[in-house]
Amino acid sequence: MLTLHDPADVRQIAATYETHTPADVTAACERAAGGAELWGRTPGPRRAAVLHAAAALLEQRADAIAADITREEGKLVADARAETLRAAAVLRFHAGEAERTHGEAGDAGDPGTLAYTRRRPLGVVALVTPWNFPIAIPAWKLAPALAAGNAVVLKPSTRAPGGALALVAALRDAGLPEGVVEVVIGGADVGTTLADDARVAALSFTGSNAVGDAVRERVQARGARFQGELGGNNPLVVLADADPARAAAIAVSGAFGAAGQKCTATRRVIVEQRLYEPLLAAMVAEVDRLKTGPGLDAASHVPPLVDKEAQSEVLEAIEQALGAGAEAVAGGRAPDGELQHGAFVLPTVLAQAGPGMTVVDDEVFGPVCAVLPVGGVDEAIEQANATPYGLSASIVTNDLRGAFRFVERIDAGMVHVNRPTPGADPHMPFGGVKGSAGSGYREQGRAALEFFSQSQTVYVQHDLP
Ligand code: UN1
Repeated sequence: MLTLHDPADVRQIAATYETHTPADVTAACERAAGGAELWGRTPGPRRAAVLHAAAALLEQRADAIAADITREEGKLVADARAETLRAAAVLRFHAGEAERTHGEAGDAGDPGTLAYTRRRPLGVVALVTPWNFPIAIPAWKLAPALAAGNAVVLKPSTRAPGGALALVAALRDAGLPEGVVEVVIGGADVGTTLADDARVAALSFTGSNAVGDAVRERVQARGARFQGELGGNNPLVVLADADPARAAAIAVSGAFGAAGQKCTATRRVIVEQRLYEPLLAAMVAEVDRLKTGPGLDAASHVPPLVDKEAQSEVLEAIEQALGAGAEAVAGGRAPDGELQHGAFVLPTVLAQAGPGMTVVDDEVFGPVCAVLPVGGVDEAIEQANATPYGLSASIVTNDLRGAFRFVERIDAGMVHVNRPTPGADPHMPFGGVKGSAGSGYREQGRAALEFFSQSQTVYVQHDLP
């Protein structure tokens, strides 16, 4: 039995769940193998109808699902609602893809012969999803997996499985046949049993580099496909021509939205020296307006972290930076008073930050933003690229030459100009480079189908020469 506490007040129990054993995982894979036979033969347009119907159910149920997500994971209820609608939009996009099962067709080299391509499902695929987007990330893996005709065994994070269960309930209520989606809840033994099951042809993972690397090794060792969306340490570069107030608003929303618990959150602000002081002042003014509080309180801007363990890790990283010479110009600690019972950390801006600090070199998953001065655009790009990661990156400037120099040279799978580092449209590809990429496969957009299907080329001799 899994018992989850409300991150806004850990004295309260938010939810309890039955957990699964390795034997349950094996049984789930067995049922999914049966589901894959049936769903793989179901025509794309019929698969699409189920995805559309599930999207409509999520839209109807958005308020209730959002409240449950907030109680369990902590995020602002408005964000939880937007995330639920985003999951619906993702289902609709991939429903469209299932309606367009187009390939290529043309003359083969031999006379009287037609050649065409089609995409075939892989069979059973496994999805391992994190807690920070508890419904959107399961949706953006499930939707293309199902659109392509696979059966799925989904393992949501034990820190917040509720969103994934709500998504699967909507799919089942929309008419998804038995065995096409199985959910398993559990820890490492459940994960390794799933990764090792010979029926699992592919595994898509979003989460930390440490776990992702271990899962990739197991899955690839037996020749199955692996897709990974791993960590990030996303830079926002601010050039000297930028308006400090506008740049600060972009930085603060990117760094502290969802309390910084997005793999795409802004972790480092790299600013041209001339704008360093004005930008810091503008960021502090912007942070002053943010209210830290429970996600269910409509007045809150910065919700708690997912649990007390996450809070301790983030506070430890802040202490390490302060010990190494950083200065907290905003936040730097947990709040006092009633909020002490929750997993809160005040939005923290660290000046005088530099290499050797965990917040600069690695991924610290919380509301902490390091600000680093640089001499110019080339030094900014060098600093921005100086981590093992390469997920998202952004630049704030109206200088076209500087902006394009950045786009050309930044090691990032997603680049924003005059926008915060987070955010991803369902119809565009999502993924990183370097240590952020678990594989070359992209998620979202049309690209998502490549991971979940394989191309078959068919030659038909229909006439004798
Ligand atoms: C976003 O930027 O809105 O785990 C999505 C994560 C990412 C999703 C970010 N895979 O935070």
